[in-house]
Amino acid sequence: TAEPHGPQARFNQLGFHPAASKLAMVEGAAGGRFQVTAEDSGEVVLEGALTPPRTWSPSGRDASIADLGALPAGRYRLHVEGRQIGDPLLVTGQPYASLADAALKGYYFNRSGTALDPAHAGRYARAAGHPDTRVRVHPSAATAARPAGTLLSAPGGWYDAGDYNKYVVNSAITMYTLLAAWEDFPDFFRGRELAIPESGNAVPDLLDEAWWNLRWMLEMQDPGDGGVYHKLTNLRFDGLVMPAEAREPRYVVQKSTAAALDFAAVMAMAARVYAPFEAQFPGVPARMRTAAVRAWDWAQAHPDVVYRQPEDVHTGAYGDASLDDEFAWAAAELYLLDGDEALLAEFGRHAAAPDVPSWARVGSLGWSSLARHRTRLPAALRERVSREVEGFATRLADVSQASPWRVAMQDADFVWGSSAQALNQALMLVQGYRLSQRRDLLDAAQSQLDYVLGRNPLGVSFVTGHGLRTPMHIHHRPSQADGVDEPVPGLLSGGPNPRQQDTVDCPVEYPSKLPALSWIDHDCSYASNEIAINWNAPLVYVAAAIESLTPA
Ligand code: 9MR
Repeated sequence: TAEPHGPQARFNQLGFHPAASKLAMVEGAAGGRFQVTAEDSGEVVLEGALTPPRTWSPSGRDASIADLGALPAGRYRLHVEGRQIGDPLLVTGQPYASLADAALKGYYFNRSGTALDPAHAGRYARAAGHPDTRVRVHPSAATAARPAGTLLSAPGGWYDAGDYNKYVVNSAITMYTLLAAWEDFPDFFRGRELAIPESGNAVPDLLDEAWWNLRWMLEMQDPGDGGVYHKLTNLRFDGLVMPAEAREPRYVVQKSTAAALDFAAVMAMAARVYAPFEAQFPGVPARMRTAAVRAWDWAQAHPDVVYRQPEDVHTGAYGDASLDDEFAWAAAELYLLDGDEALLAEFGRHAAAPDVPSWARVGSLGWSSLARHRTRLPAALRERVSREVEGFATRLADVSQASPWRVAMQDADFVWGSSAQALNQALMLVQGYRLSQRRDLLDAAQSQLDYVLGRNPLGVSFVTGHGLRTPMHIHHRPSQADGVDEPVPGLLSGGPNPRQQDTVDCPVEYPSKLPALSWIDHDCSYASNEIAINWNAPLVYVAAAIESLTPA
């Protein structure tokens, strides 16, 4: 297909470590050679051959690869067919450290039930909303001890996404990913200062921020029976207003097995992670441990309570009918808490092979926690966990290697939240790298991050405020209603999604139905341009991973 504007170059807009693998993609070139010049002197510093053009199915277009791996620190320009194309290219130390900070700070900006003050939020300061101290028990959640209409208090936590509701299932994978980032890269996070209210205390900012949501999650457990409410929500989504202007009644809705198991997994993991911080969080690890066990017990007694959206509730469902992966994840985390081998048998009974994690598919969270703590496993299982996790990472790397864009993303990966799909693939590649130290797995993870930060056919870095062309009109109520032109920074746009489930509400036409092109930078496009806590988490993880693991 003819390119109207001649060759285009796409690469990571935040740049590369000197020692990293560095790939640029060129669309619309007939192969041939490329040159790289130093930006200041204009001298050619690198020359090479473009790979022969090949069609990438998700974009339906041809692309060639320019391998820029040899470039040392500096600023460069790329030339193809005698013309300078694309943005300036940056090779520098720590290209993703401030990205990791901003992605984590994004959670502070989404805090529910608190004012954001100018000292920490700058021009995004706002008044408090959604106190959630008088939340009603919805009829779907009624028990004898807590009949419908009972008032309870479950303040704090993070807004899920562009909407103002709070969902246990989606919080769970988010907590896993952030706490895994801490467990895997403590040296990176120990030194980071995010300018959140807790900065400067004796706790790393990551764990302070995570506690904001964990504290809320603890209140989502019914103290009477140990069951966990699926969500805390309005009946309908709030209007496009700031939190303080949103005053619809709030409800806890139906207990579900998925919520109980996800909660059990998160609290077991958090009990482990916060144990060394007992002095700063007195009694908290023990409380988390008890909460985890009680939720697990509830799920044993109620193994198949699938969430069914009540007729009068119209907010996100996060409904999931297949629960083996939730059982497997919870069993893995509880084993790591207790060392009870019966839980390993439960893991074995429920676990399928690793796959790309998502809110509905959490089995790999169990696999990767076991891999991280494999010295605590019996030898045979230790060997199997390593083999499965490295094997899955290898399969992703093989797909990436065979892809014209050198990414593991294929047509079917362009789901609602495809940017996070790319990053969760990277997260699994990093798990494989941690087990094997195989450089090809780290390079493939880098390549996934490159995709999100601009090496994609849209030429967009999908993180607000981080890159040369970034989303300006995300579906995010505070960003839409605050009167500030720039959206809240550090938030990951969901990304291309060819199913376009928002066309009924969004009058703007998508430019294409092709998987990798089906994205609009418009605030009505919740199916392609919303943000969400579960999507930002692998951005935090992968940015920290590449910073930490790339050789100096
Ligand atoms: O991320 C969720 C996606 O996998 C689902 O297909 C979609 C429709 O159910 O919902 C997405 O999650 C949204 C949630 O339901 C409500 N808050 C915003 C979330 C991101 O769009």
